[in-house]
Amino acid sequence: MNRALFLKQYSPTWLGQIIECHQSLPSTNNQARDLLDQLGSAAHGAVVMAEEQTGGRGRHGRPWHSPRGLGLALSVALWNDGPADRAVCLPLAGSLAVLRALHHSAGLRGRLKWPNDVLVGGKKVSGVLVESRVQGGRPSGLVLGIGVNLLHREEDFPEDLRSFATSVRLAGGRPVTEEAFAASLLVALSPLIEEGLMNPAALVEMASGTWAHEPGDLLDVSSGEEILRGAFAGIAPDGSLLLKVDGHVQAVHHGDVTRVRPGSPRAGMLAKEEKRGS
Ligand code: BT5
Repeated sequence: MNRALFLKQYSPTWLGQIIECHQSLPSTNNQARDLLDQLGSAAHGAVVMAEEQTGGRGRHGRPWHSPRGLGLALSVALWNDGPADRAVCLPLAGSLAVLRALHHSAGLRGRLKWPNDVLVGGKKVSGVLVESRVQGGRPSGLVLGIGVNLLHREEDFPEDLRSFATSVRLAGGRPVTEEAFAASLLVALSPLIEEGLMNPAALVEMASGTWAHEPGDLLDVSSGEEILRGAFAGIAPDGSLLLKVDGHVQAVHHGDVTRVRPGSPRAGMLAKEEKRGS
């Protein structure tokens, strides 16, 4: 990541008052959290990027694969001394910003997979991880981490990811540098965070029509040991997944969609539509 090149394409606002570009870090989320530890509220809007992460992680400690020079690993530090539930909008702000940046900088149309994945052609191109920082028992900061695969060829992914991971290059997007993608991402992210912190439901509204799931699709949602099966019935204003199980709609707040069976003929069309981009 060339800092000067990046700054030619991005004019910092509140987002990016501090910008750190590292060659290698264990995790950009750790570095953003350290900035909150050191600087407190002055770290609000700090952006940390790395060419490589040696211990990149997803939710529940799962690994995030970030080899050098192939993708974007970016974290934003946010000061938050308000209610902890302000964090609920952030994963969606992150994934919506990725959708916009994919479209703007690479000409790709992505879809959101609940809760926080971005898919292109039905495969995962990006993941979002939001972590809260708690000090003295009180929430005092949030870190929004975003990983995006840009230049990976199939052989660049570990074997176990190849069947469901993709990159901008593999999906046939316009070639895009890390710097250009990061700039496009931050331009999209800034208003989404501002809007989302005030009115999370507005982001859910903006995201409607971008979900990979169609009403009626049959989903398996795993949460710990439990698997819940039901038909996709939408996303609630608080961002939770609505699932129709035995005739009743339930809100699911945490979990992973592990299996999707199309409930409508249109669902089969989505993968083709995404691949074409727009
Ligand atoms: C995520 O978790 O998808 C969140 C990923 C967030 C990564 C960013 S990079 C910047 C910041 N710093 C960090 O340390 N993290 C954040 P989750 O939904 O739990 O998905 C994790 C799963 O995605 C793994 O178990 C793999 O199956 C898969 N995976 C790992 N690396 C991948 C990659 N590069 N592309 C696609 N899938 C991947």
